[in-house]
This record gives sequence, C-alpha cells and structure tokens, in this order.
Amino acid sequence: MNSSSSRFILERYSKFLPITDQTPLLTLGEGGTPLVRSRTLENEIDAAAVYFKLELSNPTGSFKDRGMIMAVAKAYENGAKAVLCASTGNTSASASAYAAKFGLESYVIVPSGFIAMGKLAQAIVYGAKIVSIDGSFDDSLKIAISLVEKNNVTLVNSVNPNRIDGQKTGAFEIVDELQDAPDILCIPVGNAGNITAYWKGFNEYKDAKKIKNLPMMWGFQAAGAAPIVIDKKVDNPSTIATAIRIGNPASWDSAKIARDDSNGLIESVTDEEIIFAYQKIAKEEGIFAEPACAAPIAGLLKKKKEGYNFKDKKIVCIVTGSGLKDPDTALSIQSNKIDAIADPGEIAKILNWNY
Ligand code: AN7
Repeated sequence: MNSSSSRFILERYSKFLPITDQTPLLTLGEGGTPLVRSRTLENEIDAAAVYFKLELSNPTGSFKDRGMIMAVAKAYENGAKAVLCASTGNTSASASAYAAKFGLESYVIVPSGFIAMGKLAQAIVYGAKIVSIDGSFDDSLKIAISLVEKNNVTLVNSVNPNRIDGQKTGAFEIVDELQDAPDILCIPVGNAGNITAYWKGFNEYKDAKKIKNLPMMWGFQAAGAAPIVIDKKVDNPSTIATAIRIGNPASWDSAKIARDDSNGLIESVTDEEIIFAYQKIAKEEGIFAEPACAAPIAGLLKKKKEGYNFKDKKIVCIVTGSGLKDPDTALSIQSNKIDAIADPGEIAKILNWNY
C-alpha cells in the first residue's frame, strides 16, 4: 500500500505530522473512520446534509486513538519507557493500548467513581497501572503534570502537542471525503483538545489550498460542566456524560480561538437533552454512542428549536466514543424490565402479538 492510499493516519498524512525517519510507524488500525449520512436528523432540523463521523470505530472505541498513536510513537522515538495520563476514561484506555503496542509502561490517574465501566476495564486489561483519586479530572491532570516534572515519563494528555497533531487528521479525512469543508463542525467539548485539533486541521488544509472556506466550529458542553460557556472554572462539575465532566479545560484558550475565529459558538445542553439525543441517534440512526457524543446532537436540536436556519448548511457531527463503554447509563434508562419467561403464549401477550 503506498502512503497516500493508506487509511492509517501516520502514513496517509505524514506530510502534516511531526514524523521523522526515526518515528516507528506501528498501527492498531486507527483513523479511516466512516462518515455516514443521517436518516432522520437532517430532515428534522431541515439542513442540506448531516453526517456523523464515527470515531467510535477506532481501535479502542474513541477518537483518542488518533492523537495517542502520534503521542506514543514520539514518546518511543524520544526514548521514553513509560507514559502517563489523567483521564475521564477514554484517554486512559487509548494510552494503555498504544503503550502496550509500543512496549512501554502506562500509568493513569482517574477520578474515583466517575469512569465508565468499559473504559476502566480496557485500561486494566491493557495492563495500565491505575491510580484512582478522591477528586475530579481537573485534580487528576494537575497531579499528572506535577509528577512528570520529576520522573522519566511522557505525559500523553492533550497538553502534549503530538496529541493535537494526531487528532487533526479527523478534519483531513472529512475534507478528503466530502471534497470540501462542511459549513458547521459539531463536537463535544471537555478538556477542549479535540475542538482545538479539528480547527488546526481545517486551517492547515486551507493553507495547503485544499479548501477555500473554513467551517464554523460549534462546541457543546454539558450544563453542569460548562466552564467555557459561563467563562468561569467549575469546581464541582457534574453530568451524566462523565467523559466531559471537566471544570477547567487545559485547551480553554485555543477553544475560544476556534470558536471566535470561525464565527462559531460553544454552548451547553442539559443532561435531559443529552439523554434524549443519546436515545434518538441509537433508535433512529443505529448509532450507539456514549452520552458525551450526544451533546452536539442535542445542541443541533436546541439551535433548531431556537429558530436557527440550517437550510443551506452541510453539517458534520463528531461521534467521539462508543456506547458500549458505558453500559450502566444504557441500562439505567431501560424502563420495561425484561422478565425471564418461556411460555410463547405469555410472550405473545406481552408483545401484543397473536399466538
Ligand atoms: C467520548 O478521556 O478527557 O474536549 O480523559 O471521551 O478533547 O477533551 C475525554 C474526553 C468528547 C471531550 N467525547 O474531548 C479523557 C477525556 C468523548 C471523550 C470528549 C472526551 P476533549
């Protein structure tokens, strides 16, 4: 496979990435994720088109893999023996998978009680050393940053610029597939690395003359964890979307730049709106995403309700992570409990069918 046709980002986009002759080009199959068109949402908001970029199709089930392959490859190239991250879950799953692939040790610091079960299971099985702290993600990141200064480990949170460079390839793939930039890029915002990365990607493609116009960047936070929206740190962030339960985003400034320079917005949606959108894209679009990914969908529905005119707008929503990671949330909204019965007549009665 020659480099331009490879679906693997380090090869396909090497020109745009900090790759040298020494960078190991290993892969777990990250990138090349599907861009699928909406069945119901685009009609409902009356848009020209709505696409979902299915980042849940990455090897560990989230968009973090794009940034992690780059960050861990560079850590390896620079002689690191171990990587460290703070995480709301997906970063830890991805970091420990790529550390395993490259033969490095992985260490993760997580807020106790607020990590979806599937993500914790991933970090455990990939062999990470996990420290669970009595505090938030923001506390975890502060601790991680203070520990790297005096230890020979590489921090692989999105404050590491290699993470941003890897993640910007999501923007490249969208443009390569649509042959243009969308009008609106819709994305959940937690630590604000991904909105920063996409904005960087679109700008680099504009500089390379691959697109003329940049998209508006529309970010959505959960109402109980919306520091950028209220322009103030949130000390005790709270939301069902634990992935974006973050009160002091590391990439706050660059998220504001993406918002303002793109003529975009960063707004919030409630947990109720998130759960509604979470179920809606599962039942109507066949996409089982984790709750954080429903924030931008909920955001589009909210903007429509407020009267925004999407008529000529081509929209891409980034579906950042898989719903399988968070079975507790999925099961908590199940109202009709499934009883264990075996009689076909009884089953037919429950289903309102003939027997
Ligand atoms: C599914 O894993 O912060 O705004 O430590 O897991 O780039 O932080 C995850 C964040 C969106 C927000 N969707 O992205 C972590 C972590 C999902 C996520 C976000 C996260 P950023």
